[in-house]
Amino acid sequence: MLNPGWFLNELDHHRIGCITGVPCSYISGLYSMLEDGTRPYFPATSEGEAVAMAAGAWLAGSRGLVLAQNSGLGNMVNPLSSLTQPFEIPVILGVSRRGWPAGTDEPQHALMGQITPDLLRLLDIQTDNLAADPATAARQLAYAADRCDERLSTAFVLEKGVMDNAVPSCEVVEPEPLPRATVRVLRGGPRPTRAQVLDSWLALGISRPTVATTGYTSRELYGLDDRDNHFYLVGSMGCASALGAGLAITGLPVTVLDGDGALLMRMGSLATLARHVRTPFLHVVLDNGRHESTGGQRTNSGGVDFAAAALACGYRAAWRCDGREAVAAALREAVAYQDGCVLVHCLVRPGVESKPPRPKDRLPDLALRFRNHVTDHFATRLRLLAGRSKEPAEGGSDGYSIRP
Ligand SMILES: Cc1ncc(C[n+]2csc(CCOP(=O)(O)OP(=O)(O)O)c2C)c(N)n1
Repeated sequence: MLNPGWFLNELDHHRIGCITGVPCSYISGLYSMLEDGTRPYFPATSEGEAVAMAAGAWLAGSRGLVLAQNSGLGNMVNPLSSLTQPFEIPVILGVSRRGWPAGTDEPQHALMGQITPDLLRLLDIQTDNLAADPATAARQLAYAADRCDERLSTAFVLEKGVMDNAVPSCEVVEPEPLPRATVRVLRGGPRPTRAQVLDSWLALGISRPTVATTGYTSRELYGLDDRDNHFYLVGSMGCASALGAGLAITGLPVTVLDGDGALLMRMGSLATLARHVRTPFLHVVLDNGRHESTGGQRTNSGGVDFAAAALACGYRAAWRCDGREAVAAALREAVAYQDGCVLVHCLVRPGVESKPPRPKDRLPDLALRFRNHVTDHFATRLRLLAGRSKEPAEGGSDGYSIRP
């Protein structure tokens, strides 16, 4: 049986800069130790979101570990198949195996218990049981860490009893509630197209890491200006903000260009971001009320107040804008915030004049280009954070500061 404290020390040793996931009772002792706040542990709202966060951490030059129950494996299939695999972004997974051995657990775990290792292998992930003896487990973890350098993901199946759960639970310190801001409503000018909002963002000339959501937003941003600090999330709809969170918890300022359909798909990420992100994080929602990229079908966004939802989840500030000038003004105001998430909800005219281009480069090359850019350009900040205290350090080479 592995001691969770020993396990966490091994993770430190292998420079795991982002531990995330959703709990399972099979590893409750490990989760208890993580709650003490000394490790880079960032609880996720869903397992898929956790995969995207771990991917973001790798893109920022770190390594990410996702701990989850196998019930959550279905939730991870989308980012594992359309983000980490095609972009060759390595993640390490620790997936418990409820429902195994067959017939020993509750019925809702039976099927997933049976197929867990096969499902992981079908997803093209090398999979092994984590050994219960420390010497073998240490070798396995070292191997998984080395595989990250080769851009290969590794999964460990965590069977019942592999980890000691007899750990005293630590006191969970609830964060102080932040004062709630009110939504700033701005109007001015004709309702913009999505491309015009993207133009307004580019016109600010801020070269921070920028993640564009699935579909036409990525394609239009690419068509307008293809830059090293852009990450085009061509798959994994709904995961743009979680990927941005993975970058931000590693110390980077981030902008996420999201869609209304995409944000609705993983709306829980608003709470995750508000809880964990302390760097400047601008979340722009381009709300055309449509799934434009698949033919313009209506989304469920009519009447959804994304700005109020963001504030209710703990964002620092939020704007709702109708009109091109209004969007430009809100973006200017929003980038002045230095300490956490702000959201700009832009009402956007549906329709596209012509089909935007698709990124021409191979996806693994785009991921590496982005990673090289952020690790070079923000090296001071990332160095400050290496070795790891959970809170971002003050200062940086890139012209902004962060609250300690
Ligand atoms: C999980 C998942 N479901 C569905 C799709 C197909 N799909 C790709 S883009 C898109 C529409 C996205 O809508 P929205 O975020 O509102 O952006 P818009 O297309 O309007 O710019 C859909 C449904 C997908 N890629 N992934």
